[in-house]
Amino acid sequence: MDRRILHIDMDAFFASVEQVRDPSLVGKPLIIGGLKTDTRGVVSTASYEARKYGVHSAMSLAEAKRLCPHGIFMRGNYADYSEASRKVHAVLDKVSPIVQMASIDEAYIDVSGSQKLFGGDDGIAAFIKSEIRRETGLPCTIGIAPNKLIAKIASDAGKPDGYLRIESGREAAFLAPMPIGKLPGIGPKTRAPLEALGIKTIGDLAAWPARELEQQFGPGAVGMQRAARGISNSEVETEHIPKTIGRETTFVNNLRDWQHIERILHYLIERSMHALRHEKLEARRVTLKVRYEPFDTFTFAHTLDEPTRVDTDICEAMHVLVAKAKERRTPVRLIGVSLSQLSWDQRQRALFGAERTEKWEHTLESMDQIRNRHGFESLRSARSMALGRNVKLATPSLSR
Ligand code: TTP
Ligand code: MG
Repeated sequence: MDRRILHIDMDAFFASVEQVRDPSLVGKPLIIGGLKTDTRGVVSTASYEARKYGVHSAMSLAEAKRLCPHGIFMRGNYADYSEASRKVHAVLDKVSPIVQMASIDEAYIDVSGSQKLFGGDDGIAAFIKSEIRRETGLPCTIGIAPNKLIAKIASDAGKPDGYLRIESGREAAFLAPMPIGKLPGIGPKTRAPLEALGIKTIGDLAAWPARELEQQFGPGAVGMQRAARGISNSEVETEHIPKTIGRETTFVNNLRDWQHIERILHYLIERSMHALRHEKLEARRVTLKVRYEPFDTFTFAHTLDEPTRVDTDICEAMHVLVAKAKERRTPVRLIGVSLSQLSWDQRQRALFGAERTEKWEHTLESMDQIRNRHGFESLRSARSMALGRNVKLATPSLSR
């Protein structure tokens, strides 16, 4: 069976979502990332109309305003984009069990086994495009090819609202006329010395004597040339989102001191959130589990307005839950924290949070890095530090 890999990428994703919500924005130069009056910040994306003026993602808002002064500027509604992304994902799940969401608006699907059911590549692409239109009103572009590399380049070449199919054996010919910068992994730093050698197109790179490339670029040149020839073996990696992430612990002696219990809860939250971020997830619901004497287990839960990856958001919610849990004046045997309604942590999250959240996210990222290197105990919050260093809780489930 021939391997067929599909790559899909939504067109001007954030801008298109806004245009579905407010059709008067259709056909207008729309820039998402900040208001005209915002002094700082960058462009998340721009509608294709705004791109004509040279506006693009990651450009400063100031520059975008200069290039496109009559553009419509919006801060964006992250929750809506997440929601649209989930709907797209749900459509893709109907086509094949092997789906890899690569970012908020793009995915790879192994459609090798779906050919008969949908009537080949063309049938699959038509189904996905029309289902996504029906479910979300959004346009997308699809590439289908023998591997992920070619599928991605094909969807890029087919934009916007397009579909491009590359047959097996046509990979190298498809790539050959493109400038080398189109090859993933070839950034400006690699491009300049390649161009200095006279290598301008991907075809040039594919045909260049391998030894010469290796002399210049070291062993990495082999992979680069394989890519230029359209060879790529990486698999579509299906990602599994767990239902919950949590930590719980049973006390050696039953506790009444809620101040102490809260410190332990704080510690359990820190551990759970570290694990959450490690899995590149965010959580929307937090549940406090309490087992009172003799063996009565209760749960208290709260759903946030938006998913989060920040400890303090969960701690605030937990504070309210603890107030409820305290009402029962019985000693406590066990407590636990569990995070649910998990979703993929989208990479541009920081662009949308309030400043406080943004700062916290940067801090947490650095904290996680230190912990990954030196162990979890190397960094703890003041609150849970009141428990002392090297907290030893009785339950092994903690180290899960
Ligand atoms: P992209 O798929 O790179 O861009 P796009 O969907 O807006 O446009 P197209 O695919 O048609 O070229 O990114 C998807 C979304 O991710 C985008 O709509 C906004 C967000 N994003 C940022 O917030 N910052 C960025 O720097 C980039 C590249 C994307
Ligand atoms: Mg896109």
